[in-house]
Amino acid sequence: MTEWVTAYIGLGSNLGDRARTIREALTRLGGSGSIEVTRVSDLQETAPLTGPREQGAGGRGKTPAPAAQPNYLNGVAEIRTMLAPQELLERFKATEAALGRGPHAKWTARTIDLDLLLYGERIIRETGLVVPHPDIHLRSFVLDGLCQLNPHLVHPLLREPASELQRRLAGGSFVLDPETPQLVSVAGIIGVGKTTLARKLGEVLGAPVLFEPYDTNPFLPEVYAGKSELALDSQLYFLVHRARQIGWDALARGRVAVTDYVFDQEMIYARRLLNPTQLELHEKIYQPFAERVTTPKVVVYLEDSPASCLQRIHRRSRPYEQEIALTFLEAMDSDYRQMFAGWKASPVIRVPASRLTGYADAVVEHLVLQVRAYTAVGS
Ligand code: PH2
Ligand code: MG
Ligand code: MG
Repeated sequence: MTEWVTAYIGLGSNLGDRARTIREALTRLGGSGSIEVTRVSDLQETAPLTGPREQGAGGRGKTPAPAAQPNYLNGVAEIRTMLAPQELLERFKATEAALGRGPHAKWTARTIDLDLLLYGERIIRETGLVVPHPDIHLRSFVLDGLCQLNPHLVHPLLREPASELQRRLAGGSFVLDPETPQLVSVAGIIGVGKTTLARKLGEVLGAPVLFEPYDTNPFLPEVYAGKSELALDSQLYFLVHRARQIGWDALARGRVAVTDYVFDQEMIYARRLLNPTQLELHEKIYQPFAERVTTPKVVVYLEDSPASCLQRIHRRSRPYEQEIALTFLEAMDSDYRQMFAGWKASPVIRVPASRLTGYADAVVEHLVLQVRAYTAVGS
């Protein structure tokens, strides 16, 4: 006797009467006796996500180029089925064909697309059938639907609830592109432990780690010691150094590299450290540098209370950091929160620093599993 299994289908259409075709597809699937459509999410209008090569070679890769395809209507359906995954897939293909979908090709417009997202907790990797669907965690238009139906649903490979995967994307959708550098960036305020985590990630991922040049910046000790007239020089040093480290032409395509900073944090430091005249100049200089640097494929945002970070700063005793005040860290913390609240350039994995205490193998392994999923080097 075959068991009834709960499965989830990704629904998409961008040709013809989209809503009608999606409804018709579900009616056909449900009319067969071996599939029961139990719930359907709202359908949302989404801009077509296009293949990596169509997104332009821009280093930041933030906004896909306008595509020559109409918008999609996307949603998710929950079903119960007696069919085996392969049989279910055949049923999807037959339904797609019956509803006028042309020959299968990735990234092309279609009257209907039925994707098997999840089949119970099964993990399947056969040619033509990969479950969980390999893009679930990269697409808000899939996660929104899943979360509406069941936010606690756990991704069987990533072992994270759909709600957490959804939060990481901030409404965006991403396409893995093996032809570009696979930059992984660790972010967070001073003293949170970025360098240690970056080193660990580099080690486990077998990737080079590009460290923040805090100890080679000749102006920084003086700035920390109160010489604010050197603050712009110090910022310039960081801009130049970083553009060299993660400039679009500096990183190997298709390879992972790890940084213990995000370029965009320079804006935060500039606002906190420069006087108005310096800041005005900095804002003009910043942009051309920002355009040259690589956008991370994923950010690991390490979070901890400013007080705990201050303790860490005192413990590790980098000499000129010792004068840093709690109020400064609190201001930084607020700036970082604000920056990541609206961060749409890449998925953001938030990690409480307390979780990394002692760097337990299982914790590191889980985090590396997450990080890998957002890079094109595979899991
Ligand atoms: N599906 C694709 C490619 N691009 N873009 C949106 N917005 N929605 C989709 O369902 C979609 C896409 C391949 O199946
Ligand atoms: Mg699809
Ligand atoms: Mg499909």
